[in-house]
Amino acid sequence: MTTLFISDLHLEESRPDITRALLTFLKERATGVDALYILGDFFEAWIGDDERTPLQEDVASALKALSDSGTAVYLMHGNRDFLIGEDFCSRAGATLLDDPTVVDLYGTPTLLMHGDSLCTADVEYQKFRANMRNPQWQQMILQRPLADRQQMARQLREISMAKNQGKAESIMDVTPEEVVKALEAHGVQRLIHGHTHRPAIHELEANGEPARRIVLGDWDTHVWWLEVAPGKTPDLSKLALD
Ligand SMILES: [Mn+2]
Repeated sequence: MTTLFISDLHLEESRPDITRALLTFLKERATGVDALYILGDFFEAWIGDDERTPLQEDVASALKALSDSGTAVYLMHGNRDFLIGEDFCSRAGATLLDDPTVVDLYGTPTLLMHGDSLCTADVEYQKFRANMRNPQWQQMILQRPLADRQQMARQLREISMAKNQGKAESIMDVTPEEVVKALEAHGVQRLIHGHTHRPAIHELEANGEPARRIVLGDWDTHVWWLEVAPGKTPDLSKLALD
Protein backbone atom coordinates (compact mmCIF):
# COMPACT_ATOMS: atom_id res chain seq x y z
CA MET A 1 0.00 0.00 0.00
CA THR A 2 1.72 3.12 -1.27
CA THR A 3 0.72 6.48 -2.71
CA LEU A 4 3.12 8.63 -4.71
CA PHE A 5 3.23 12.39 -5.20
CA ILE A 6 5.04 14.37 -7.87
CA SER A 7 4.82 17.96 -9.16
CA ASP A 8 6.60 20.60 -11.18
CA LEU A 9 7.95 18.43 -13.96
CA HIS A 10 7.46 21.35 -16.36
CA LEU A 11 7.29 18.95 -19.31
CA GLU A 12 8.18 20.61 -22.60
CA GLU A 13 9.59 19.72 -26.02
CA SER A 14 13.00 21.19 -25.23
CA ARG A 15 13.49 18.76 -22.30
CA PRO A 16 12.99 15.26 -23.73
CA ASP A 17 15.13 13.98 -20.84
CA ILE A 18 12.37 14.90 -18.37
CA THR A 19 9.70 13.18 -20.46
CA ARG A 20 11.90 10.09 -20.65
CA ALA A 21 12.42 10.17 -16.88
CA LEU A 22 8.65 10.40 -16.38
CA LEU A 23 7.95 7.41 -18.63
CA THR A 24 10.53 5.38 -16.70
CA PHE A 25 9.12 6.58 -13.38
CA LEU A 26 5.58 5.56 -14.37
CA LYS A 27 6.77 2.09 -15.34
CA GLU A 28 9.27 1.39 -12.59
CA ARG A 29 7.92 3.29 -9.56
CA ALA A 30 4.26 4.06 -10.10
CA THR A 31 3.09 0.74 -11.51
CA GLY A 32 1.49 -1.32 -8.76
CA VAL A 33 0.98 1.53 -6.26
CA ASP A 34 -2.48 2.63 -5.07
CA ALA A 35 -2.39 6.13 -6.47
CA LEU A 36 -0.25 8.76 -8.18
CA TYR A 37 -0.96 12.42 -7.44
CA ILE A 38 0.45 15.09 -9.76
CA LEU A 39 0.22 18.42 -7.92
CA GLY A 40 0.55 20.96 -10.71
CA ASP A 41 2.96 22.37 -13.26
CA PHE A 42 3.09 18.94 -14.82
CA PHE A 43 3.43 20.78 -18.13
CA GLU A 44 5.45 23.95 -18.66
CA ALA A 45 2.55 25.46 -20.58
CA TRP A 46 -1.00 24.53 -21.53
CA ILE A 47 -3.21 26.46 -23.92
CA GLY A 48 -6.11 24.07 -24.31
CA ASP A 49 -6.80 20.35 -24.63
CA ASP A 50 -7.16 20.73 -28.40
CA GLU A 51 -3.43 21.37 -28.98
CA ARG A 52 -2.57 17.65 -28.78
CA THR A 53 1.18 17.80 -29.44
CA PRO A 54 3.09 14.49 -29.73
CA LEU A 55 4.53 15.14 -26.25
CA GLN A 56 1.06 15.63 -24.75
CA GLU A 57 -0.27 12.54 -26.52
CA ASP A 58 2.65 10.36 -25.36
CA VAL A 59 2.22 11.50 -21.76
CA ALA A 60 -1.56 10.99 -21.88
CA SER A 61 -1.22 7.43 -23.14
CA ALA A 62 1.46 6.56 -20.56
CA LEU A 63 -0.79 7.85 -17.77
CA LYS A 64 -3.75 5.99 -19.27
CA ALA A 65 -1.77 2.75 -19.28
CA LEU A 66 -0.89 3.29 -15.61
CA SER A 67 -4.50 4.06 -14.75
CA ASP A 68 -5.72 1.01 -16.69
CA SER A 69 -3.24 -1.14 -14.76
CA GLY A 70 -5.03 -0.22 -11.52
CA THR A 71 -3.19 2.84 -10.16
CA ALA A 72 -5.51 5.80 -9.59
CA VAL A 73 -4.13 8.95 -11.26
CA TYR A 74 -5.00 12.40 -9.89
CA LEU A 75 -4.04 15.72 -11.44
CA MET A 76 -4.15 19.22 -9.94
CA HIS A 77 -3.59 22.42 -11.88
CA GLY A 78 -0.44 24.48 -11.40
CA ASN A 79 0.11 28.10 -12.35
CA ARG A 80 1.40 27.05 -15.78
CA ASP A 81 -1.02 24.31 -16.79
CA PHE A 82 -4.26 25.59 -15.23
CA LEU A 83 -6.06 25.27 -18.57
CA ILE A 84 -5.81 21.47 -18.57
CA GLY A 85 -9.38 20.27 -18.97
CA GLU A 86 -11.55 17.20 -18.68
CA ASP A 87 -10.77 16.16 -22.23
CA PHE A 88 -7.06 15.68 -21.54
CA CYS A 89 -7.85 14.07 -18.19
CA SER A 90 -10.12 11.50 -19.76
CA ARG A 91 -7.45 10.68 -22.38
CA ALA A 92 -4.97 10.25 -19.50
CA GLY A 93 -7.34 8.27 -17.29
CA ALA A 94 -6.82 10.96 -14.64
CA THR A 95 -9.17 12.65 -12.20
CA LEU A 96 -8.84 16.44 -11.99
CA LEU A 97 -8.60 17.70 -8.41
CA ASP A 98 -9.55 21.13 -7.09
CA ASP A 99 -6.86 23.25 -5.45
CA PRO A 100 -7.13 22.86 -2.45
CA THR A 101 -8.38 19.33 -1.83
CA VAL A 102 -8.32 17.27 1.38
CA VAL A 103 -7.75 13.53 0.93
CA ASP A 104 -7.59 10.73 3.44
CA LEU A 105 -4.20 9.00 3.14
CA TYR A 106 -4.38 5.74 5.06
CA GLY A 107 -6.23 7.43 7.91
CA THR A 108 -4.40 10.79 7.86
CA PRO A 109 -6.40 13.67 6.37
CA THR A 110 -4.01 15.61 4.15
CA LEU A 111 -4.40 18.95 2.43
CA LEU A 112 -3.16 19.02 -1.15
CA MET A 113 -2.34 22.26 -3.00
CA HIS A 114 -0.17 23.36 -5.88
CA GLY A 115 1.29 25.99 -3.56
CA ASP A 116 1.16 29.24 -5.52
CA SER A 117 -1.88 30.44 -3.55
CA LEU A 118 0.31 30.33 -0.39
CA CYS A 119 2.81 32.84 -1.81
CA THR A 120 0.82 35.84 -0.68
CA ALA A 121 3.82 38.17 -0.30
CA ASP A 122 3.83 38.39 -4.08
CA VAL A 123 0.80 40.66 -4.31
CA GLU A 124 1.28 41.34 -8.01
CA TYR A 125 1.29 37.61 -8.78
CA GLN A 126 -1.84 36.97 -6.68
CA LYS A 127 -3.68 39.61 -8.73
CA PHE A 128 -2.53 37.98 -11.93
CA ARG A 129 -3.57 34.56 -10.57
CA ALA A 130 -7.07 35.76 -9.78
CA ASN A 131 -7.46 37.00 -13.37
CA MET A 132 -6.13 33.79 -14.90
CA ARG A 133 -8.42 31.61 -12.80
CA ASN A 134 -11.54 33.53 -13.75
CA PRO A 135 -13.79 30.98 -15.56
CA GLN A 136 -15.22 33.59 -17.94
CA TRP A 137 -11.76 34.75 -18.97
CA GLN A 138 -10.68 31.13 -19.48
CA GLN A 139 -13.75 30.43 -21.62
CA MET A 140 -13.00 33.45 -23.77
CA ILE A 141 -9.35 32.43 -24.23
CA LEU A 142 -10.17 28.84 -25.10
CA GLN A 143 -12.44 30.02 -27.91
CA ARG A 144 -9.59 31.80 -29.68
CA PRO A 145 -7.75 30.07 -32.53
CA LEU A 146 -4.91 27.79 -31.45
CA ALA A 147 -2.24 29.96 -33.13
CA ASP A 148 -3.41 33.03 -31.15
CA ARG A 149 -3.20 31.07 -27.91
CA GLN A 150 0.28 29.81 -28.76
CA GLN A 151 1.43 33.37 -29.37
CA MET A 152 -0.18 34.53 -26.13
CA ALA A 153 1.51 31.76 -24.12
CA ARG A 154 4.93 32.81 -25.44
CA GLN A 155 4.28 36.42 -24.42
CA LEU A 156 3.05 35.45 -20.94
CA ARG A 157 6.15 33.37 -20.41
CA GLU A 158 8.47 36.23 -21.33
CA ILE A 159 6.61 38.61 -19.01
CA SER A 160 6.73 36.11 -16.15
CA MET A 161 10.46 35.49 -16.58
CA ALA A 162 11.23 39.21 -16.68
CA LYS A 163 9.12 39.88 -13.57
CA ASN A 164 10.53 37.04 -11.48
CA GLN A 165 14.12 38.09 -12.16
CA GLY A 166 13.73 41.17 -10.00
CA LYS A 167 11.91 39.47 -7.12
CA ALA A 168 13.42 38.69 -3.72
CA GLU A 169 13.79 34.98 -2.85
CA SER A 170 11.50 35.29 0.18
CA ILE A 171 8.68 36.74 -1.94
CA MET A 172 8.75 33.68 -4.17
CA ASP A 173 8.30 31.30 -1.21
CA VAL A 174 5.16 30.52 0.79
CA THR A 175 4.06 32.88 3.58
CA PRO A 176 4.40 30.85 6.83
CA GLU A 177 1.20 32.34 8.37
CA GLU A 178 -0.70 31.39 5.21
CA VAL A 179 0.33 27.73 5.67
CA VAL A 180 -1.00 27.70 9.26
CA LYS A 181 -4.21 29.40 8.08
CA ALA A 182 -4.75 26.79 5.38
CA LEU A 183 -4.14 23.86 7.78
CA GLU A 184 -6.50 25.38 10.35
CA ALA A 185 -9.20 26.25 7.81
CA HIS A 186 -9.32 22.59 6.82
CA GLY A 187 -8.69 21.22 10.32
CA VAL A 188 -5.77 19.03 9.21
CA GLN A 189 -2.16 18.48 10.36
CA ARG A 190 -0.54 17.69 7.05
CA LEU A 191 -0.05 19.68 3.83
CA ILE A 192 1.60 18.50 0.62
CA HIS A 193 2.38 21.03 -2.11
CA GLY A 194 4.83 21.89 -4.88
CA HIS A 195 5.44 25.11 -6.81
CA THR A 196 8.34 26.64 -4.87
CA HIS A 197 10.98 24.15 -6.07
CA ARG A 198 12.29 23.92 -2.49
CA PRO A 199 11.82 20.25 -1.61
CA ALA A 200 11.78 19.74 2.16
CA ILE A 201 9.72 18.47 5.08
CA HIS A 202 8.90 21.24 7.56
CA GLU A 203 7.65 20.66 11.10
CA LEU A 204 5.34 23.34 12.44
CA GLU A 205 2.33 23.88 14.66
CA ALA A 206 -1.30 24.27 13.60
CA ASN A 207 -4.60 23.76 15.42
CA GLY A 208 -2.44 23.69 18.59
CA GLU A 209 -0.79 20.42 17.48
CA PRO A 210 2.35 19.41 15.61
CA ALA A 211 1.88 19.63 11.85
CA ARG A 212 3.93 18.86 8.80
CA ARG A 213 4.36 20.66 5.46
CA ILE A 214 5.86 18.54 2.73
CA VAL A 215 7.23 20.40 -0.31
CA LEU A 216 7.72 18.37 -3.48
CA GLY A 217 10.74 18.89 -5.71
CA ASP A 218 10.85 20.06 -9.34
CA TRP A 219 12.23 17.82 -12.06
CA ASP A 220 15.16 19.77 -13.45
CA THR A 221 18.36 18.07 -12.38
CA HIS A 222 16.60 15.30 -10.41
CA VAL A 223 13.52 13.14 -10.40
CA TRP A 224 11.73 13.88 -7.10
CA TRP A 225 8.85 12.03 -5.52
CA LEU A 226 7.13 11.56 -2.19
CA GLU A 227 6.09 8.18 -0.93
CA VAL A 228 3.26 7.84 1.59
CA ALA A 229 2.46 4.44 3.08
CA PRO A 230 0.56 3.34 6.17
CA GLY A 231 2.65 3.25 9.34
CA LYS A 232 5.65 4.95 7.71
CA THR A 233 6.92 8.53 7.90
CA PRO A 234 6.39 10.09 4.45
CA ASP A 235 9.67 10.25 2.64
CA LEU A 236 11.00 12.45 -0.19
CA SER A 237 13.27 10.66 -2.64
CA LYS A 238 15.35 11.82 -5.56
CA LEU A 239 17.33 10.31 -8.39
CA ALA A 240 19.72 12.10 -10.71
CA LEU A 241 18.09 12.79 -14.07
CA ASP A 242 20.22 11.22 -16.77
MN1 LIG B 1 4.07 26.46 -10.01
